Amino acid sequence: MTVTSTQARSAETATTVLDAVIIGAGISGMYMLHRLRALGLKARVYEAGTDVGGTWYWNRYPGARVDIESQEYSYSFSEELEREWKWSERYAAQPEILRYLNHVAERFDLRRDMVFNTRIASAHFDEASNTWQVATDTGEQITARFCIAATGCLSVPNEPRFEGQDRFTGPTYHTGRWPHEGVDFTGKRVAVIGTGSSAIQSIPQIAQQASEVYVFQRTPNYSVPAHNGPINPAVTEGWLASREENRQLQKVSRAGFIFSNPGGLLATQTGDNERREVFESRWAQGGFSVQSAFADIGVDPVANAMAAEFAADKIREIVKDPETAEKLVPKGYPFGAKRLCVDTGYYEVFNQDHVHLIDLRETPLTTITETGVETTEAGFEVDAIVFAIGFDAMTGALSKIDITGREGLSLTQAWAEGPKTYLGLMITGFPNFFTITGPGSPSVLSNMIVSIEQHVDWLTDLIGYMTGVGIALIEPTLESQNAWVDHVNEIAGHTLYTQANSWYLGANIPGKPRVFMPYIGGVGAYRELCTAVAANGYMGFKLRRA
Ligand code: N01
Repeated sequence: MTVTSTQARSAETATTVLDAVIIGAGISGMYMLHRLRALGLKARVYEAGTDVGGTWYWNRYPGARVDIESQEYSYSFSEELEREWKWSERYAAQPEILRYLNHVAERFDLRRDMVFNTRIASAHFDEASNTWQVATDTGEQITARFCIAATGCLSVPNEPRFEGQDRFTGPTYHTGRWPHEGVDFTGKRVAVIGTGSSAIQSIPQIAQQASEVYVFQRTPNYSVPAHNGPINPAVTEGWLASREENRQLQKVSRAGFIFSNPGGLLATQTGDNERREVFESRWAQGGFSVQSAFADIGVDPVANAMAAEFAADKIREIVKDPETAEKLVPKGYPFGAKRLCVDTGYYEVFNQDHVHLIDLRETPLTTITETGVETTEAGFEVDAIVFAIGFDAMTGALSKIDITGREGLSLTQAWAEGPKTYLGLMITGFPNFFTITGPGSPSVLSNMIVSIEQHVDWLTDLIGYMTGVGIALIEPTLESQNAWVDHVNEIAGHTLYTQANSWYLGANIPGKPRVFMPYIGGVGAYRELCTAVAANGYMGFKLRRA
């Protein structure tokens, strides 16, 4: 079947015919649509939510905000867009980011090719027609030459699996699926289960309203202060004045934002006083800059222990009650090996009398009852429970769709031992199926928006090339995929990241294979690799003419 660039919806089959189906209307789906339209392709986005925004649509919990500075966490593809949008805070909060994404959707008239309230249920590659046969949960059938998963890395909430949870008679919330109308906790007793980024951002906000807050912590996380505040207009002007240069710096940087490049110093070769000064100045600067204070923090256990000790001292300094402080100090895994959190008043909140920390390592959670949460030691009566227990990261969204490639190979089978991709972009056996910021790419170890733009631009070039020279199909060879998977694992193995039970490794989901999913080689190096692959005739891929 030849797919034309004009939309045809055949009355006989009621099949929607597209060039490309894009799954998800988050930051990646929005930009992908924009680029494919410019190529003259008929593309359409399908989205389960009622509107655009992806992660910023779903994660509306109190305190949700980006932890990369706002200007850096914005699209770069349109200079006009960048100049006309003014961020109000150093780290924008969720409502402002969602307003921005709505603005982008309107400005580029994206919604006219978006279908909301609709999930993609299945996507099967049809070898006879070289097309993807896609079905929605509303019964729509779509045939498309390209299928693009813009499904996000942290979009499927980790399901609560607590004994007795259904008995609880009060309301429960998951930070990743927060009610749109908000929640008023005024005067309520609230349990928060989990102490990852979502909890660390929301607990100080919840504590402003609640009468009692019980924080159930299984593993303490390292958190650094955001030092958030209104953006100084001079900072915005400075950013815009050097816009080209700044955007270029992001592209070649380690993690897609300017401060992510480690300084030249090694912690282990720096004197005690100077090392302390460097850490202090990074702490004062705020955000992720602490993690990149020294080049050896992520790879050398001795250097890492120095960063860990500095962070622990800070916790002991901030939290007045020594026992609580000690419980909050992470132990047993390297600094930064679980994703570093960036907070506003997290440790300070434990100095308030109505905020209580329950250490589940000492007293495990046994059950949820009609009226609260019980541990091996005590019962806590609460009016509401907040599950801040994270996501089925990186593979969760794809595993929820029935995807089959050539010869009926299902993605579940192909990824039974963990995700395998070439460059995080494609999977052997799944021609013309693309994963934006998929496993095996820098994705969650980077400023997502920079990595998204890089993938979308690369894919747009590829699709433009295929269309231009009459290539029907592309997929990676098994050898190139295997080599990439080995490379991803090998360099992760040189770091301390694999030494923590993190969601990077799938450790938070029972039964998930333990594989380090993102590519840790750095945004700049990865971009160079992808560019070289394209420049060398899409090296490592098989391309087939129609
Ligand atoms: O989820 P998490 P998150 N019993 O997986 C605990 C991004 N993000 O939503 O560590 C008790 O980090 C679990 O404990 P443990 C960011 O990339 C960004 O907070 O498994 N506890 C952990 O404490 C982030 O990393 C921002 O022992 C249980 C917590 O729940 C990612 O999203 C803001 C449990 C889950 O922490 C995920 O963050 C928010 C159980 N059965 C999120 N199961 C920004 O700032 C789980 N836990 C941009």
